[in-house]
Amino acid sequence: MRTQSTMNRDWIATAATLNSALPYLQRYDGATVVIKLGGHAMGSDEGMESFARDVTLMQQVGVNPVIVHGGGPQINQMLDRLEIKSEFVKGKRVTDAATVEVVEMVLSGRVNKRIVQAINAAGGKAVGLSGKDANLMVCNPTDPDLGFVGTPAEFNPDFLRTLHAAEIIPVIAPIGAGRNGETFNVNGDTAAGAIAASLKADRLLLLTDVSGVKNGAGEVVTELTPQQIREMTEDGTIAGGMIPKTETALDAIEHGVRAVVILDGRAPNACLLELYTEHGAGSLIRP
Ligand code: X2W
Repeated sequence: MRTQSTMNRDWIATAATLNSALPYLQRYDGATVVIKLGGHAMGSDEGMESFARDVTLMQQVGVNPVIVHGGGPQINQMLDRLEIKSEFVKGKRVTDAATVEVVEMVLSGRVNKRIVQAINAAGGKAVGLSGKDANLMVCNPTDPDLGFVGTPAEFNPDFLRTLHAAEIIPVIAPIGAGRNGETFNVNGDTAAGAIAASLKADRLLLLTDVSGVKNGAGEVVTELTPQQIREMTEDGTIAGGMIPKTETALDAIEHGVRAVVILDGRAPNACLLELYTEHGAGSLIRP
């Protein structure tokens, strides 16, 4: 027989947590939140399961989530197996015809379906897509030297809104359709920023494997303006792999995304911490 003494402190804390989340649940009711899940942030099965539950919960409480994923490390593994050499120039993979075939197979296949399956197992309704589906992301070539790397140019946000109206969570691989039948490889951050801009999203969450934008003393800065980002880039405080992320953030904000958060996707319940607590997570960038 269960008695009231089994209601220990944990349950009381859980109820208090839900109670304190009310203003945030109200704030994000009906909001469009684009979440970029990087290849480095999708490690363990437990992490994926937890991410999927967070996304399903967000949808349950009125958010319209859109997932855009990466998969750089997963592409590298497959290229290694096939003994295809690959190099990056300024953060973008030089992509010849053989490489783009592998990129599409890995991103639209294994990586995309793993996320879709995890969300569906958590009770959500996820559908896997790439930029080719419903012309979600039509691209122009970025630079002839990079081969089949694309720059997103045209979008179909109405199709994503139709999915949201049906309570379906889109999970999008960063593959673009070319105007002449080509397949384009798009950097995952670039794809997420461009899709968020096409939706004029309320939030773009860039889930990665660092805890945020750091200042000169190595501390994560919790709030930044685009101007501060520009200054920190100029004086070299923001460098290396963070540059493509902050550039994506600035571009997204310039094109109508209300705020961008750069956060560690491996931290437990990172998305919920960011949206539904006073604490937040990572670095919030907004005008
Ligand atoms: C990326 C696409 C995947 C990606 C690539 O080929 O690796 C380009 O570089 P992460 O996990 O987000 O880094 N595309 C053009 O961006 O994955």
